[in-house]
Amino acid sequence: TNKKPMKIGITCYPTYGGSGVVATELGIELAQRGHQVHFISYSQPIRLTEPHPNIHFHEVEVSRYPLFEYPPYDLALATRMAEVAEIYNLDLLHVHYAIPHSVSALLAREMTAFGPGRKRHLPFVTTLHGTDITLVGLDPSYLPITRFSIEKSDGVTSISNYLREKTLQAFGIKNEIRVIPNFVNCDIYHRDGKTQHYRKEWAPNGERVVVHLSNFRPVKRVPDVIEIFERIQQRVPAKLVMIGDGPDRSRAEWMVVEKKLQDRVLFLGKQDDVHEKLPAADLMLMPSTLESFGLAALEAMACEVVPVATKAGGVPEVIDHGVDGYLADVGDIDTMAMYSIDILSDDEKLHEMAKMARFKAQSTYCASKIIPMYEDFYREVLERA
Ligand code: GMT
Repeated sequence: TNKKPMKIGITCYPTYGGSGVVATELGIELAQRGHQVHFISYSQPIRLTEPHPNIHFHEVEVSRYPLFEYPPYDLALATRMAEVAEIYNLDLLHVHYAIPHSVSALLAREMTAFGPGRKRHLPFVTTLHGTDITLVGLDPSYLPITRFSIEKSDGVTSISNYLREKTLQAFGIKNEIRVIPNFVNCDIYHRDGKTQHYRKEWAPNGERVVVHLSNFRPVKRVPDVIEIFERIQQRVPAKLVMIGDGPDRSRAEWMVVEKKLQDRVLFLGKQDDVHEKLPAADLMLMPSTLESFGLAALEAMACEVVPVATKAGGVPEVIDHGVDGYLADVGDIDTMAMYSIDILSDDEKLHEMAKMARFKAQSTYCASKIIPMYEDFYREVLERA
């Protein structure tokens, strides 16, 4: 097969959230493998911190005329996509999250195909991440256009088998959906002595460290995290480190005050260097109502942090119950507390499971295994187009 480097345009939500993280890390990995990567979005993706000669960022400016009650971002994005594709001679676009990115890509493809003097076809790949299908896509006002843009995509991938099934079921889509799971760079996400000063800072008396990492949306069930932790610290000396921010943060902070746990719980807010902080924890709580994948748990596992999560959506594809983490029903805080107490009070078992978690991340979800799947998929799409 033809292995020449490709020129790829990537669009994602640049803010905090799994889909943006995956898109950014994918771009970085592709750039390191010699491809030219062009991010096209309204701001620089948050995990894009280091400059790289193969990575370019194109900001989408949305004009705000008084007439526009709703500034048309989708159109500005489509225009920028088409421009960047033409100027930099892109081979394809890869959009993360169907709404509205897939629709903009569809417009950009049409524009570049039919513009004056242009015949070149600009295929696009859509990657489904979860809430674009399970929540937003099912909103009656968005469903038809989401389905349309998925069907018109030149290639569709989803980040778990669960999400693939869900999409086929909910949308009745006929196209092939290729499962390319999320990944973690195991060289960056790993436990070494260097980041253990965080542990000393958070747990100066040798307490166990429990971590939660999310965007604090209702789907993450942040109050459950506090409830579970309350039970844990009654049995095991422990600290809880809350990373991230979002709508339910203040509710969680109030719960901590009511339960008089202020000395045991730290709210760090949004953090850039998650890979340096995760390894300083022993256990991660992820009691979400739904996760199509649960990237935070995978990042924790790579850092030898044992996840205690809900058996929701795609999570059982990532965590093997009793082997490299624990799974319980949504809302079953007593069971999640029990598993946590069990593992935190048994040094040997904790160590063994932490190693298994790392092993799973490395053997199944390491970037070096997953990125070639995207490269192969792009080439297939290009050959078909
Ligand atoms: O879960 C969120 O609120 C963020 C959301 C997103 O689209 O950014 O996350 C989804 O995509 C992640 C990356 O592929 C997955 O790891 C999450 O499980 C998925 N969230 C849901 O399905 C609720």
